[in-house]
Amino acid sequence: MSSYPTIPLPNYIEYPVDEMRQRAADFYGDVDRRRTVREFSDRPVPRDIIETALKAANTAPSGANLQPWHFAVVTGAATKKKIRAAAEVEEREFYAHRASAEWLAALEPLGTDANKPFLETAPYLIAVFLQKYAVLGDGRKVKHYYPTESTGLATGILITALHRAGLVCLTHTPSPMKFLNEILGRPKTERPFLLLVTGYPAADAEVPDIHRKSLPEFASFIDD
Ligand code: IYR
Repeated sequence: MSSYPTIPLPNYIEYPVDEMRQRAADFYGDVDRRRTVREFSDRPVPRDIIETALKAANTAPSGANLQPWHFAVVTGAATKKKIRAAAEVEEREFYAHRASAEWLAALEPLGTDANKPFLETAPYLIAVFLQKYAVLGDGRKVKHYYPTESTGLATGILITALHRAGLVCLTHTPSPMKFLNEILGRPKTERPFLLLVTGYPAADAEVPDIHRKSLPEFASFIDD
């Protein structure tokens, strides 16, 4: 069993505490402006910005550093159309039959329905896939560890990177999403994790007036 050679921690920066505090506050202020958007403009976004955000996502920590994710980036009208049609089939089932009354009640304030025009309007659909194991060239399988947690972390960084660049996102999870493997030619060994819709917001985009929990509602400190 070989191990990686080690190197000194590269590029670590320690800030004076006041600067640390300011940086933490600036970051919070920036991410606190992020809102999930469901109405997109069709304005194009340069591909290199998406590529850089994907590289940021790929810095996420992952189980045994096996980076168990794949991002399939869709820009073509024909593929978007297929994804929209397949997603709306599942969504119609979901809203008419599959969702419990409790789930529909929870969604009611968001005003969502089975119609998903943004899947054709937005310039980019990023299908995130989770790999439970890697398949080597000779067909051998290498098990991945914590693939769900790892892919969630990478997706969180992706959303944050796109927000920081000035784009908006929708985390969309038509369920089931197996159609994404077929349409995007991804192997059966990959599980579709979510579909991230991204671009500029529509000029008249509106969002529900939701609120975030306060710190004591979502965090606790144990000091002894
Ligand atoms: N996938 C459906 C339903 C839906 C589910 C959740 I959880 C949401 O936060 C929002 C919607 C849809 O996209 O309409």
